[in-house]
Amino acid sequence: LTKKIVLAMIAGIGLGLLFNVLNSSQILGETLTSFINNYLTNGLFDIVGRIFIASLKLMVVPLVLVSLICGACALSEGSRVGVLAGKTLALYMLTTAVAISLALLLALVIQPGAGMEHLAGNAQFEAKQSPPLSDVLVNIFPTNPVQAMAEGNMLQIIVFALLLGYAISRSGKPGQRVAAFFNDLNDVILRMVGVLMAFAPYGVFALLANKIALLGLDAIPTLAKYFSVVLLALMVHALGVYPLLLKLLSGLNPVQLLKKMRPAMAFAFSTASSAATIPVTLQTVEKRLGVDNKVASFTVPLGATINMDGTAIMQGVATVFISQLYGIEIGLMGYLTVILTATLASVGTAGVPGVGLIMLAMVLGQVGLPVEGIAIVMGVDRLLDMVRTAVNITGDAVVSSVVAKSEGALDVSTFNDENYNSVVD
Ligand code: DAS
Repeated sequence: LTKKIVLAMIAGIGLGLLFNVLNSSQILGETLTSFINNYLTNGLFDIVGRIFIASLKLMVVPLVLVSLICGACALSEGSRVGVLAGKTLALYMLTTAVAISLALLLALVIQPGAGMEHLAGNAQFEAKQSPPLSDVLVNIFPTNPVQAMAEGNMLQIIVFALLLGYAISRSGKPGQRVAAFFNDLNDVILRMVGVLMAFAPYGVFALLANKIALLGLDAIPTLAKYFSVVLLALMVHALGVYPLLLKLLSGLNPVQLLKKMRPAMAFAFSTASSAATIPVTLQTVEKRLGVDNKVASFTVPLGATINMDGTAIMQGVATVFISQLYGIEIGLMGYLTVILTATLASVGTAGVPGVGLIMLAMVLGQVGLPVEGIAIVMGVDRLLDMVRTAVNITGDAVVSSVVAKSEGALDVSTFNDENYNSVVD
């Protein structure tokens, strides 16, 4: 399946670029160009792409709920949950803080905004307000689990599943019967994920052909420096910081992790949604990296919701870029505030759609930079969103592996096994 998906990715990007060029150059003439736009890009590919995303999102809530209930049951005593949550949260915050610091450093050295002051012009942007932190904390506790599932409120689903799993593990015989039911149900749901995965290559191809064909490529030359600094920071973080962290904290081989994570990265890149990619990230982390379900079922959904290192990197570079465009120096204290705000904001705006730009507005507002600057970087944000989402889920896999290893819940032979288990049976 991995080979088919990588092929589908390359074909989708290639065709998308071709359509993009044909569209902007009108080589094929009005009729053929509009046919391609209406019946392919915005027609067939758009429909297949949206069905693909829907099929992934369909599985997220049942999969996260059931696998986390099984995971919470399996955690021998309640205290393990506390330790597990503590380690996971600490590492997610650490990697985000490192990510944004790296981004700020690179942007300050490369100065992507220098000489671009003309862009500051009459940029307009109305930022959506993010919920106050107090609301976010209260909102983590569900008042109605069915409503939490209906809304796909991941943090509330996680809290409910942990509580239910803990209660099951403390309920003797009845609990054992209920645990057995959920374990069986988990197998069935994984089978459902497998069935839907057969559709994935077509979905990835259509999604990418549609997205790349509609990308505003003309915005890239103007923002080439900004665009490349973000990409550089994302690469340094994914290929430098993560391998270092994995090696130092768990002694595991980073190359193995990066190679085995390719299908999940492909899904994250195509969908630009960590949440939609959870079914693939969860399968990959458990079956290929050998992380036990009792850890992965907690760390992966939590990470998809609050751990967004790639997004923090965009925020770091965008902050420096915008401060240079408007000629506003925010100083060392300003940069420290940016690091703190972005690290906390990634938890505070858990799973909110378009979370990258909402968090950026929060960070800019915190250091007195004009939020209008977001209108300038938005032109290249869609493509950057795809890349940074792939980095986001890679960070989830790294932290899941480190935490599992520290809890003795990672099968090292599976992790090092060269012939990869399929992502799904
Ligand atoms: N697309 C978001 C995600 O799903 C990341 C972002 O918006 O920056 O991780």
